[in-house]
Amino acid sequence: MSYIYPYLKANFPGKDEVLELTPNPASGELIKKLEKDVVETFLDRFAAQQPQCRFGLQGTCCRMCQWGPCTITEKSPRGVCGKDLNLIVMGNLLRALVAGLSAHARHAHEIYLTILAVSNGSIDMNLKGKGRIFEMADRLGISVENRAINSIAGEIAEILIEDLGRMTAGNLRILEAYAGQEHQELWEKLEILPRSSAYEIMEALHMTTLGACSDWMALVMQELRSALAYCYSTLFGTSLATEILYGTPQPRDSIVNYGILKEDHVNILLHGHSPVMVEKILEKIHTPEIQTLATQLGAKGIVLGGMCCTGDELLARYGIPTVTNILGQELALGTGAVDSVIVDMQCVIPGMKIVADCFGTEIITTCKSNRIPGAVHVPFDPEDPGSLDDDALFVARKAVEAFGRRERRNIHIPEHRSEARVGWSYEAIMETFGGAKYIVELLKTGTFKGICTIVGCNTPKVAYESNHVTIARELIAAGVLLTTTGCCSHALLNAGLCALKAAELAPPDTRSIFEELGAPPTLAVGGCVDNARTLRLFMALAEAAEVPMRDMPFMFIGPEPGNEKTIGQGVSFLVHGISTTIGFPGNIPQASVKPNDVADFFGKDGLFEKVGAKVYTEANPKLAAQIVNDHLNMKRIKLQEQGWS
Ligand code: MSK
Repeated sequence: MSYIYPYLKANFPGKDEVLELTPNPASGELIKKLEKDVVETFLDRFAAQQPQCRFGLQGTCCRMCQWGPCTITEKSPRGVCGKDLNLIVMGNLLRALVAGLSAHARHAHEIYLTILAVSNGSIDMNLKGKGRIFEMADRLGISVENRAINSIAGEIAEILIEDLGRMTAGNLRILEAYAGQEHQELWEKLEILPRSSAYEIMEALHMTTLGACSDWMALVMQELRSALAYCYSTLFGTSLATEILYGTPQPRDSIVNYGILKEDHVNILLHGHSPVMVEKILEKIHTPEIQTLATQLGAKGIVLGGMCCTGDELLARYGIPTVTNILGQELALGTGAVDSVIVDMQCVIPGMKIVADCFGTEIITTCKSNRIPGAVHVPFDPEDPGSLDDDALFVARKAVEAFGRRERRNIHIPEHRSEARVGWSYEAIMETFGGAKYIVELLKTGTFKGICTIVGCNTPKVAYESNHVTIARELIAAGVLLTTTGCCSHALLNAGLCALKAAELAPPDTRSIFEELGAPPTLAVGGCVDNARTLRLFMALAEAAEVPMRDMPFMFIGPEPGNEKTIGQGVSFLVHGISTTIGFPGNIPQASVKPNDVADFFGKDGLFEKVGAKVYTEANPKLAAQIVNDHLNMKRIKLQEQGWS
């Protein structure tokens, strides 16, 4: 059964359709199990919400003052204050982007403060990313002569913190250090160079309050400006700074999917986005004290499994197996085999605790802004990290002790497991693929038809993970190299598309390159913030090809947009000239609604004229893959006309 939304040109799937289309058989098994156990999941709540609000779905409802809510209809084309459709839609999009920016900024803040704490000695740890420290120091113009490594790292962190919060005139130092000259000049001309994350969030919220800005195009420009703050202050900054703390991932093999859980082991899931506290907890879990505790309780060992972006980070860095993504978190607990979930920040849905309570799973929260009633709360504060060791040991103990209380009558662990070669940092890709010049050669010869990044969340508006996996399979079959992060990466990992064996799906010449180099066709590069790694790859390839990025056969694909954070990901690539295909219309009226300047601006020539990229929207995954292939072919034909062969 589908829920039909003709005005969106899309149908939303009911539970039976999800069961039919979801590509991971383990998900299907668990959806059925939870239904049999009469445990509510996102699918039941999604059904209960049908039909969803037409105005909310199209972004045509304004709730920014107490005069409303106002909705746009033929009868009432303006809100009470006089706002028209363009102002309302664009204001909603801008607020969503900066809400996502604030989430990434909070994550960034924790990472940067942790480096400061290591630098000033209040956290005792060795910084593992020495190469990254020297690279960043060089790009940021920091002197390294006769200085201790911790002191250099501290100065880098101070600059990153300043970039997060600068309130007086000045540009983002991290942007100046990592963005290409061509782009910096363009953004200066467009007057979209950001001041800092906090400043752009303030400005965006200010511009969208009652009576502040009546020019929707000014809101568009603030969207682009905020996306640059998002991209550099919180993606590049966080990804690079996390490498300062814990090192740069290298390729390694792992096993993923629900089948990594073991009934006779303590099963602990690690969930969220910021790896700081969890790194310490991992240290403790590996101590003899905690391992002995597990055996004393009758467990044969401890299994660790990752979820969402914390899972992605730990998979990339250590090969710790991942289980699932945001919409799988309830399903994972539905196995009845999970003793505890340690969560840090973001994408931890309230529904998870409902399932946890049904199966006796302990939830432990470690971020003071992510509270869950009934959970054990042990917050990490990088400005007061004195108890970090004790707290981490306490959490490790609690997580293991839950094994002793687990309700064991109703366990079902789907057997499905998939191989994966992971750890694709920017450096690892360059090394494995023989450097930028060689990758450009592979693009020129057509061995790779293009490179796309396929990323982002899940949404219940799409049959769970089916868009991710269908689009990825189609593109691999067309000879496209993929990178992936976030919840999409879990879908592709579990579908086996990050395994070396997946090269078999590629055309013969592309397949033999993957086999020769020991790389899968889908490179899992990390969590959401590590989209910076793909962007860095795109920059390096465009530079090696001596072709503007906007002309390269690249694309950003977000097949199942969900979180507000996902908007900034797409716009980050757009401002760099990388067009975007999204798998579901995100709170913006279809272009067929007239007049609809915002949809036309992003989907036709307006944005393209400014930055060389546009947004395509297609809910059907096969058609979306066709759009991507056509886009890449069009870029290739143009390059060939200019002498590429
Ligand atoms: S976890 S932001 S649902 S990718 Fe990063 Fe997944 Fe999206 Fe959260």
